[in-house]
Amino acid sequence: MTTAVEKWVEEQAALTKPDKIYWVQGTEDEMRELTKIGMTTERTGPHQTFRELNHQAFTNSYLHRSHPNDVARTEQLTFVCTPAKDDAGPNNNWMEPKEAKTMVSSLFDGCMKGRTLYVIPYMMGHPDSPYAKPCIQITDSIYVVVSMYIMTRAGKKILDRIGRSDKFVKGLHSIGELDPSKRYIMHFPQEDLVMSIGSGYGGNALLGKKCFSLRIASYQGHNEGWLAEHMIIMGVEDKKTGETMYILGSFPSACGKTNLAMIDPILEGYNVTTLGDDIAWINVGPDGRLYAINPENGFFGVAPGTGDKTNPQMIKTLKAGKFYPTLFTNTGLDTDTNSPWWEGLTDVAPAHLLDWQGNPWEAASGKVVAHPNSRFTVAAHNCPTLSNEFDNPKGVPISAILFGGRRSDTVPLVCESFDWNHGVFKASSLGSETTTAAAGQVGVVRRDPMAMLPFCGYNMADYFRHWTNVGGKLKNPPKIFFVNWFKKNAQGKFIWPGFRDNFRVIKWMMDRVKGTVSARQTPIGFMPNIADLNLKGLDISKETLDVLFEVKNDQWKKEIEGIENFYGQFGDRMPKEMTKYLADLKKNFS
Ligand code: OXD
Ligand code: MN
Repeated sequence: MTTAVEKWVEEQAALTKPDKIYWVQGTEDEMRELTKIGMTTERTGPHQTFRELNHQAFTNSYLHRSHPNDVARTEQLTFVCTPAKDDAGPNNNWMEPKEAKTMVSSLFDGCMKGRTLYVIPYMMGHPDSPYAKPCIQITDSIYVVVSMYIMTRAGKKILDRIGRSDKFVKGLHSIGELDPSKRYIMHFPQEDLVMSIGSGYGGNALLGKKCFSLRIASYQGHNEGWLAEHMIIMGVEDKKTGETMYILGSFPSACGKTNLAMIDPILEGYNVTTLGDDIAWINVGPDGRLYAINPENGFFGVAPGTGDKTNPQMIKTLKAGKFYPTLFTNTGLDTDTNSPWWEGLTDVAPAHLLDWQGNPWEAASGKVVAHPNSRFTVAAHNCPTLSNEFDNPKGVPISAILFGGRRSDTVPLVCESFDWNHGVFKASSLGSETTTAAAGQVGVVRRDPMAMLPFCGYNMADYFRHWTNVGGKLKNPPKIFFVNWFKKNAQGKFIWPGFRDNFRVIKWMMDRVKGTVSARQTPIGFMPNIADLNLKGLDISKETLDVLFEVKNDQWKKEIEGIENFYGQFGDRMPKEMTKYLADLKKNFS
């Protein structure tokens, strides 16, 4: 008898009409074979799928160049399709599910003629975890197959585990014609279904990532009492006591999450271990504490700016090639060494480079070598700082959550919320300057609550209420902190050194969690007494510190206006606690 998986695959094949159907087994030999096919055959578009790189420099690595119009997530073409528009909320593009399906089905009709349909059974979360979820992705892109193999736990064993069950998340993907006018990333949260066509870019095409592990999973979490969040998970071990404190960190795309997850602490006596660099699934454990797992199995990170100074652990990770292949997408190529190159990998650019589109690069052109959103895809197990708890099915207990954004002004270096709900309010009103991870204007402040604006699969007003509900179930809620590494002076220069020095702020947060230091109460939350920050060895003036911690009336009045406008879209659906916090804040700055 046909299983539910086979039936679904048959239906998608009838629609997309591939020449062949291939079921991914998930073995290393198979991936070698697929990468080889990717090196010799041309895909739709101007380039081959893979170019083999120098394995002495970057073991088992390959370069992929995408279509030049397909380099970032396309939020304007991303939809949440719930029967009622209000359930998707003003934070999502919406289409009625039947209409959406009819529309994309016409694009999927026959789109795999002449191609192979790959079926990828995969699991988000460790297969032994009670929090993990089985999924099936269909795709016609070898690049996507190999990427999914790196980023998730994929293969035949997951198919065996699903067995005859119909409980699996379905993802139908085709690169289609790579035509932006025929590109749609459609989510059907009620059906655990994603249909994505017209893009091969990670955030649009690796359906286990943003599409499932954030958009669909946040919706599941709302129904089932857990949280799917855009967060890193890190452990900080105190070498003296041997104790590890686990911390979650939420930042919008391309704000340094991956660097923070692998930070080499500037202060002696601490060791940082990495559990996740992008997504955390967070459940209330039997002891009333929050426990987090990383549903992914790899890192899909921004290459430019990653170097021995900013993130030496990631450079080691990228060179390791011990587990799975490593992919570089839209970086430059050093033709003398056949190695990938991007701005920030080394201080001086190599003599002979091709840019991200494969054209010879001239320094005088003023053009970039690597696309600003060029990426690496690498297995987490290659990371030297990977935590021993990475595969722990129960996850790790969380003591602190930090939220950040990219703000030139207004927001101080660090601030702690008064309590859980105040933290939810502050996180719900966070603003950040936009980056190149999404197509569109860069550097404008947009409200990006919990860094989830592009990823929350339902109405964000309900999402804020869900956060307060989860808080209500906790016996020992984590402390919540807000950081801004990106403050600038009047000359437009960053005034906080960032990177390894960010650990000074983390150390203060840990002291607050342990209750060993007090703090100043201000209208926006608790702020550090400067004497409690360990600034040993840092050359920083009193004036700079004053600017880092200033809370300016005129700036906050503007900030409050921005929050009011954002909240306004949600009308009466906004939880009353949130609007009350906003009214109180306004009073304080009037
Ligand atoms: C990512 C993103 O790729 O946030 O992680 O865009
Ligand atoms: Mn992300």
